[in-house]
Amino acid sequence: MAEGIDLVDFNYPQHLGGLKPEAVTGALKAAGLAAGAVAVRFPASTFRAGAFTNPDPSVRAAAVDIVAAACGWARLLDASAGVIVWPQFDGYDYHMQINYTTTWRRGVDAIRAALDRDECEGVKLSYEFKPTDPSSRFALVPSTAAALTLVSDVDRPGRFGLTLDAGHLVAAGENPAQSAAMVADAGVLFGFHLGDVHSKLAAEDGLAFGSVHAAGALELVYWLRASYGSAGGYAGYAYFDTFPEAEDPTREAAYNVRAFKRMWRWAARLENDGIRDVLLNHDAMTSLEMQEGLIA
Ligand SMILES: [Mn+2]
Repeated sequence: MAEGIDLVDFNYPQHLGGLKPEAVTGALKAAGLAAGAVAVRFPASTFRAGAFTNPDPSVRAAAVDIVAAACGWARLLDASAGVIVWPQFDGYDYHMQINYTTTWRRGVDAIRAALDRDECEGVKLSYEFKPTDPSSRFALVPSTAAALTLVSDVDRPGRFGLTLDAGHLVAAGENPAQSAAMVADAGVLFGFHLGDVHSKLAAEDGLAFGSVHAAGALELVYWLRASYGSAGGYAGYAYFDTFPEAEDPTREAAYNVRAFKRMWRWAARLENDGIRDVLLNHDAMTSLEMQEGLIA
């Protein structure tokens, strides 16, 4: 068991389909863990041409059924962050392939249908956009701004929000700290997937937190900390969406925890040292000098 890990997220249906709830709750208890979220992964066998936005209404209904079943598991496991949907197949690959506005409305309607299901009553649902993926070169929701528009269009305050992923934000050409600040300020930051990335094609995911972009990671933690406890702001659990493909996963998880705690301490120090006023003045050199000895 990695030091400092208290919560675990499950993919649905991949990790949970066919299991008995008591088997999962028993395994969690034995490991001293609780459930964070249930993350929907639409199976390619059914949803390769789209889930919420599939042209076939029966497939869209099946996508809603999957989310409803994930909500059922989130309730059974008492998953504090509810259900997170990464809409892997809701996008397109070619020019002149889809009608953007019709497809958008289909997506909004399907998300509302999921939220209206009995299984999802009282369960928070968040949308984790990813701008590009081999399975949809263009996502229907390719940016934080578009994701905020989606939340506004779905219009279910407190029920539907966003989970941001640091790797996806870098892939979108965004600064994760800025995206986090804006979504928290809108009151819809339901979760954040921490990790790091190299900014090159096909390498957009899953490295250890703070391992590539240390300054960006510190700024991200600063803004998560600033929104901590505010309505709809950062809820205070750090989830690491990283992929220790060749590394010892226990050591990698413990490293992530230490990196996050270190950044949190540094963010607190910057706050105490008056970084808030420096930001108001857009004073780059003073900010850099305050960070000397921390990340640089
Ligand atoms: Mn993620």
